[in-house]
Amino acid sequence: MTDTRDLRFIVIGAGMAGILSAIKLLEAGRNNLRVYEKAAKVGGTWRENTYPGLTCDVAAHAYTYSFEPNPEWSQYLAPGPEIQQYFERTAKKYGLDDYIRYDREITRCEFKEGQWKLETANGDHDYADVIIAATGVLHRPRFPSLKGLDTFRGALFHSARWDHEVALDDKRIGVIGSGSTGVQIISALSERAQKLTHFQRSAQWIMPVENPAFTEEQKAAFRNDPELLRHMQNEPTYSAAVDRFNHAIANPDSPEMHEIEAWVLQNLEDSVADPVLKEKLRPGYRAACKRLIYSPDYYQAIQRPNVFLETENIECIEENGIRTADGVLHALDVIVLATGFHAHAFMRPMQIVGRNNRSLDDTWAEGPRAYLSISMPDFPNFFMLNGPNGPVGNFSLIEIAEHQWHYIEQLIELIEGGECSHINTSQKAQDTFETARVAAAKQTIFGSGCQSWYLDDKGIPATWPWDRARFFEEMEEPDLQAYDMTC
Ligand code: NA7
Repeated sequence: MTDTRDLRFIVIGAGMAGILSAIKLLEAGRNNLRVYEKAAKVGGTWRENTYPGLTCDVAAHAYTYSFEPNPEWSQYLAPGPEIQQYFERTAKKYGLDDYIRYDREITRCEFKEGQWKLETANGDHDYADVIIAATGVLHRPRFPSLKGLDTFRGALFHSARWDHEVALDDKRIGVIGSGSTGVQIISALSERAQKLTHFQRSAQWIMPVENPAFTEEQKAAFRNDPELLRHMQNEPTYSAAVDRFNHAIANPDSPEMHEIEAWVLQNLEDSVADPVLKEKLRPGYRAACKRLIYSPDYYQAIQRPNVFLETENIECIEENGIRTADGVLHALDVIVLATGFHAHAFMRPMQIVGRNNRSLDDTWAEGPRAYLSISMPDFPNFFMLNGPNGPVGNFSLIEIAEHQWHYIEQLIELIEGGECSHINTSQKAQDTFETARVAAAKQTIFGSGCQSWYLDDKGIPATWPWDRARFFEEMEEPDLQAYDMTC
């Protein structure tokens, strides 16, 4: 590293991407570093979500930092608590505790006199030459606007704010929402609840998946054979499936997408016996339009005698339960809101003010956007990981973040090496990119006619619209023509 300037780095957020950034900065000797974390622990979405049945739907060995393989994953798809422990362990191993300020929510970042000035909710002040915003995507719970939400006399909470004091065994439980979260909760509670009702507004396509435990022999082999462990991280069958899936997202009429459609259809046909229930579970849109759900056991769970699928609209919540539009009151002890997240908040509600007093709120008045989801005009030396319109789908966001880091690091080197003191994408580059992105996004499967958290408020998929190979190519090396540099 040609270190000519000692830069101060601030990383915002100590979730998956913040931990990654801090490790990489320290590894390169950039220890003028502070990580601000709004909570008391690392882990991001894996800290926030503790609901029963929480499981990552990406293969455990793929949802792992490339530099920190984990021979101990217990299952093909890792349970949430294990992932949380992995992040805590990794942060500890790389000595991040010395750099993280916990319980410090950044409320304001303002670019003034060539530096970023930061404020926390506690009134602390700090400054940075470079900000890495690793603030995550799925962490601000979305509460439904249902009438009577605050009148319920039993226990009611969002899936990402699970109240572990509430008894579940032999209770009457209602779960609203049938995204990945709702589906996993139904599977987990189906054997515990006296009566479990799944309130489904839209049906979901479900991909079957097996989730075998790794045996002690397998784990010992992973421990003793680093090559084997590395092979697991890039396991060829899994990688090929991810590539096929990505090709299908970008090309809804491809044979790969027809293959996915055939699988999920077959799963429904084979798994659900009752024709009435089968029709209720049949989505009226194409597979993978909403984020595809991988579940080994939802269809079995929903067919248990104590489990009911309710497809009538919810009229309101009352003190004793949920009333549906047909007038029926579903008496309940517990209501779980598995109603998703404000996925387009990104760094907000932080106040971020860039060059020329330009606020992020104004910049994003038409929706969040950024060049390659990393940099924005007027926000010098401000880089995002898993920022707006990046790759999303059924694959590892850790791998995506590592490629983004590789790219960001090259921008940092320019500043450090004295090529410039400030760098951000140009307005022209961002506009050109955004125009092409939107045109392509409309053609993806996500834009094929369904409602999902992938869509922005105009109904356009807020995602990377091309395949992964193109993304990885872009992340290889920044095209400096797309950047404004000042000295
Ligand atoms: P999602 O995938 O956003 O799912 C939210 C679910 O909640 C979805 O089924 C919604 O129905 C339903 N919902 C939302 N508001 C209401 C109201 N008012 N009434 C009834 N139903 C409602 O969130 P998840 O937490 O499951 O998953 C988020 C991501 O986390 C997931 O994709 C993985 O990446 C991990 P809708 O389909 O809109 O009709």
